[in-house]
Amino acid sequence: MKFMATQKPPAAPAPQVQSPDGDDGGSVVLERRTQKVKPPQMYQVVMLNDDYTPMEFVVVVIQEFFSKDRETATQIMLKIHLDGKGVCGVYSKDVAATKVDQVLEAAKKAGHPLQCVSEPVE
Ligand code: TYC
Repeated sequence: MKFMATQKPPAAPAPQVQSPDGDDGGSVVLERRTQKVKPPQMYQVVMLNDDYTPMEFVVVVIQEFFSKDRETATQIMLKIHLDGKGVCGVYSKDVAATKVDQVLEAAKKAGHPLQCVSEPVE
């Protein structure tokens, strides 16, 4: 046997907007709240200098994985070469970790000791 609904379900009560101070809605109260959402922690991918990885390889890696043009990549590589390390880019945590993996994988495949790490900004 089949059953059919003969009555409509009871209507949901009309939403009531009531302010805590009993205001009848004729005025608008804006409360100042401390901000709850912070921007996500960002991570910089830092490449380290070594004595063996060819400059050209580093430039190509920076171009390829950090989307830099050749001139910018060359400047970053030279900074790393002179200072011992340099920032190649700043990303969310997951993206930064992926960039590190990509660089280490490419370096390993090419037989170079190039190292890079990600670290929280500030
Ligand atoms: N110091 C290396 C050389 O003289 C070049 C180099 C630059 C290596 C940057 C690593 O992250 C690096 N061949």
